Amino acid sequence: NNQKSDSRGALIVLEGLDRSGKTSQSCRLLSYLEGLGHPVESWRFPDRNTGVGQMISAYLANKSQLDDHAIHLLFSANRWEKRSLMESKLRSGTTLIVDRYSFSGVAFSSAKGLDFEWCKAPEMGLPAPDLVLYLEIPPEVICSIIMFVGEIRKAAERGGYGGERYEQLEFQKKVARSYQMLYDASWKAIDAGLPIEDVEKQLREMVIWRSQTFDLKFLVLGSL
Ligand code: FDM
Repeated sequence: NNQKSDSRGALIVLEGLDRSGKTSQSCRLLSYLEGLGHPVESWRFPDRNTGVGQMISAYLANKSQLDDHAIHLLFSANRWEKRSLMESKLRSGTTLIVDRYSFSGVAFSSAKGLDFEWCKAPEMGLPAPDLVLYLEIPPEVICSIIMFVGEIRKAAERGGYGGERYEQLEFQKKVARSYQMLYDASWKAIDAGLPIEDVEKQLREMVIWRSQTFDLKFLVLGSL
C-alpha cells in the first residue's frame, strides 16, 4: 500500500518567547523524525538568507530603523516569499518543523502596540500548521538567561547585554500575553522549564499523536 507516498507532510510550528529552547528542540525533533524514516526538514522564520531576511536581520541587530508597521510587513513578506516552496514540500510528503511562524509575527508586533487585527491580516492565506507547539516559560526566567548570556558576551567583548532588539523583560511579558490571545485547538503548550530531555519527550509524543494527514488548510487566525 503506497498510502504514505500519497499523503502530505505535516506542518509543525514551534513557538515561544526568545530563548525558550525552540531552536534546540527543533533540531532534536528533526533527528527523531528522520530516524523514524520520515522525509522532514527544519525551517525557521525569519529566514535571514533572503533579501527581505537581510533587512529584518539588520533591523533586529539595531543596524537599521524601520516603522513598526513596515517591519511587521517585512516579517510577513518573508513568509510569503517561502509559501510556494513550503506548499510544494508539504504536498510532496515532506514534514516541516518550523521555528516561529505567523504567531510570532502577530505576538511581537502587537506587543509593541500595533492593532491585533491589523497584525493578523497579512498572515491570512499562508499554509496553516497542523500543530503549534508552544514552549511555555515565565518571561522572568527567560530574562535571567538573556542576562547571563549578555554577561558572557560582555566578558568575551563581543558587545554587551541585551542581545537583539526585543530581549527585554517588560516586552517579553507583553509578547507572552499576545501569544495567549492566539491559542486555538491546534496549539499544545509544553512546560519548557522542564529538563531538555523531558521537553523533548513530550514534543515527540505530541507530534506522533498528531501526525495523521489532513487536507492542506490555510491560515484564518481567528475572527477576521
Ligand atoms: N519575530 C520573528 C517577529 O517580531 N516577527 C516575526 O514574524 C518573526 C518570525 O524576531 F525576537 C521576532 C522574534 C525574535 C526575532 O527571531 C528573531 P529568532 O528566532 O531569534 O531568529
